[in-house]
Amino acid sequence: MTSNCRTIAERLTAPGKGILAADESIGTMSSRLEQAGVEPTAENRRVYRELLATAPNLSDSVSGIIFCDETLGQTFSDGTPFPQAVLELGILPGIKVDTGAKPCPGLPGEKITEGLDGLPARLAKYADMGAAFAKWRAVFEITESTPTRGAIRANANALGRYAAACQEAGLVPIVEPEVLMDGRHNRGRCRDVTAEVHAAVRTELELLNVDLAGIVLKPNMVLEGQDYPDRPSTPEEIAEATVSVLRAWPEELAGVAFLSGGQSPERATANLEAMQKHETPWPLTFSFGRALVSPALTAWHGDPQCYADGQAALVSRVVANAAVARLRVAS
Ligand code: 5MM
Repeated sequence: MTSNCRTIAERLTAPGKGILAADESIGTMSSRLEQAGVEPTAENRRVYRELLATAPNLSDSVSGIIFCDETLGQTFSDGTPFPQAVLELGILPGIKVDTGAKPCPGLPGEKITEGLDGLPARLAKYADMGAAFAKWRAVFEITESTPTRGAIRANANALGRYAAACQEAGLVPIVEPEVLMDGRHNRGRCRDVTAEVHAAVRTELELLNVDLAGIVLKPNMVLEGQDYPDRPSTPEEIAEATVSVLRAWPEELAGVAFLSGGQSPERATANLEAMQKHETPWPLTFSFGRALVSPALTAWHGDPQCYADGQAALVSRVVANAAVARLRVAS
């Protein structure tokens, strides 16, 4: 199982390729469709995901697509189930297996990501359906008093248990500890919190015997909060701060694929480009959601006549990010 995970993790972070996060839960996807003027039906969610997956030459820049449970069980318009259809396009299908970040008992205002109950059985089912990898996201909000040690430890433990279960099922776990951009904090505070969260996650992965060569880390970039009142960080400052935090990860880690976290598509790409100037033992690439799909959703907005425009908007973002991911300097 573990050697299979290593091979898949290497494919996911292959030079010049990244991951498309199209795993919005039904609620999130529905509200994004509504904002774009599209009726939030299961069929429209399916059409939109098929539009993304069949964008021309997507597999040149995208190694894997993360779906949610609903999409994994749907079919392309020709009747082929999503996992098989995507595999035939040369892209690995992945599945979001957490069931969301919920209020954490004992820690008012903080969240714990749920989904561990029954997870091995669900992973076996997803593997049977054709999924090659999985994703679990923990969220941490920076305020004057959060994240607390309790929330960090609880979420890190859940990420470790999820990752161990994935590897036992032969699925590569994408491990996503996200320090949110919400707030007025500066870059230094984001760096300190991100470093503390990563340290806790590393501890749990180690205690649960997770093979780091068979996981992909999906972290936030280290930058100021979106309501920070001063000058925004430059790409070089963000890259320096982010890579300095990542250096605590061992060389055997298969790769790092960043989330975009609400940054504009252009800013996320510029920051990823600046990262590549740093020598690292692991590839640095993208696993963006909004920074890839927002322009596509806007361009399509449910109009069948704009289907190709939506695909072109996605391709433009994935090509730009794949081009910068290819600039990597390996150490
Ligand atoms: C695509 O959105 C993912 C699922 O979100 P919900 O479960 O809240 O609907 C999300 O986990 C996403 O994969 C990551 O946040 C990365 O996306 P961004 O937009 O931050 O790159």
